[in-house]
Amino acid sequence: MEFKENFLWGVATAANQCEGGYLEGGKGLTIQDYVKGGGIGKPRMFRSTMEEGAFYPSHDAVDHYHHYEEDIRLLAEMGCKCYRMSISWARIFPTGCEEEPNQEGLSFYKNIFTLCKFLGIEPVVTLSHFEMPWYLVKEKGGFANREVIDDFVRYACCVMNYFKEEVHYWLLFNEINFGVMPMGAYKSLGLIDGKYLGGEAFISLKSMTVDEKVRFQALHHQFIAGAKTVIEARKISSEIKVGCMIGHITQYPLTCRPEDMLECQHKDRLLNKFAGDVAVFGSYPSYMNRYFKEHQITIQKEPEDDGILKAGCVDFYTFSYYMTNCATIDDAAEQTDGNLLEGAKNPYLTASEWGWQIDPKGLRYTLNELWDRYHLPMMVVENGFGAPDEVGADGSIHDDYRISYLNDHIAAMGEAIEDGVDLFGYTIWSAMDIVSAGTGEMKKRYGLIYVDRHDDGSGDFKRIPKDSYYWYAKCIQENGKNI
Ligand code: P53
Repeated sequence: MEFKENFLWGVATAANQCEGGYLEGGKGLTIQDYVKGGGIGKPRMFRSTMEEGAFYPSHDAVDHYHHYEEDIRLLAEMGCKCYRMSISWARIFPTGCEEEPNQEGLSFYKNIFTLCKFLGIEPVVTLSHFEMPWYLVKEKGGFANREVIDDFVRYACCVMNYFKEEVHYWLLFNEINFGVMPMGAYKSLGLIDGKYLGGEAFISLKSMTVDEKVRFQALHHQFIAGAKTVIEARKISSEIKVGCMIGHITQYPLTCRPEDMLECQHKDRLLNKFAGDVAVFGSYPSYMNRYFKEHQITIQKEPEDDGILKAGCVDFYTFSYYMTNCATIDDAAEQTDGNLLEGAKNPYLTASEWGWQIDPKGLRYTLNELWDRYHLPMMVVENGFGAPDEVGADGSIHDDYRISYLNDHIAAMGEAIEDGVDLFGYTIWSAMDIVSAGTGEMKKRYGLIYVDRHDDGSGDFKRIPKDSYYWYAKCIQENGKNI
């Protein structure tokens, strides 16, 4: 395997899943602070008023807010070249509408970036990872409201400016493409169906649907916000590079039946390619016109929008890769039991306990597909294995299943590089165990570092490196040569 000499090996997290300290340092509430934990077959529940005494996973998360120094030192000891993390928008602008930023929030991240720099770790920072200030959701209707573009750009400019010495890699919206699905609407677009804003009953996030027209309009505003951010970034520093971030759920046709091929192409375009095409090419792809027409969707655009999109194309392409799914028109086909994203089961693959199909070769396939389409430098910014780890009697954690998953995916990246793909970095999900985004569980552990924290709120937040931590340290040291 030949990885570039300066390949960015690293790990990833997201603020709402690890920080906790949800009311500390002047932070405002975010949409995630209103969402309860769930599990397999138990959807996460939302209500627009918080229930006294109830458990909300984001409130303490794994207390990275107070453990960041220990956490980042552990990453440095592992040899990490980069650390992908996100800034919580509401730590900087508590309601999203302030004119001036919250200095305590800026100081918190300044400490993190200064420490990273001191330890030789390059920060890769997501501006919005599945959260926005609650005020913007409740009072403005999230990204459905065009005003929120300016709120976001003000926030993005503030942090890109303030951290311009320390941070050169910025990612816009985490898995922006999930906004095309009902399940993605609340997270990054901040869309809550109005009738649930009264605060009376809990509603399952799975059953909360937001009208498709509203979703696509909000997504348009998000595209504009992203493009404006790129335009501003170039004025702030010539050293800044901005990337898009796509949750790539690669689709295979279940059979070679032509109808399945077309279904697969359609799903892939709508779910995986649409948002990336806009970010990379700076215009809407023509295949969306028919979809919009058939679904009676008319995007309200301002006259300047086309120009903004064209001028604000991203510098690099990043994506998360966990699994592949099959597409078919056959309604009777057996489905995967992944509780968020439906897809037909692939008879050649095994799956995690949560129904996510394990497909390392699919990563080589995906990287090649994306390279052929975009010809942009790429980074895999999430890839990892969620499993319920056990701490042994001697205090060690033998997660050979995770090592095997990671090993095979790194090998697949090596193959893709041999195929000619320009891949410059890889960040494993996740650095330490953190709250699962989909289920809100701690039990679905992804970390290379164990955290003593459990779904009933027990645990003392102690950090213990797992076997995979030592394995990855060796992989980084050898620059992936012995995979
Ligand atoms: P969890 C679904 C499918 C693929 C990626 O996910 C996804 C999701 C959302 O659940 O999200 C990304 O924790 C996301 C992270 C998340 C990670 O994948 O549901 O960017 O925030 O934690 C893993 O198992």
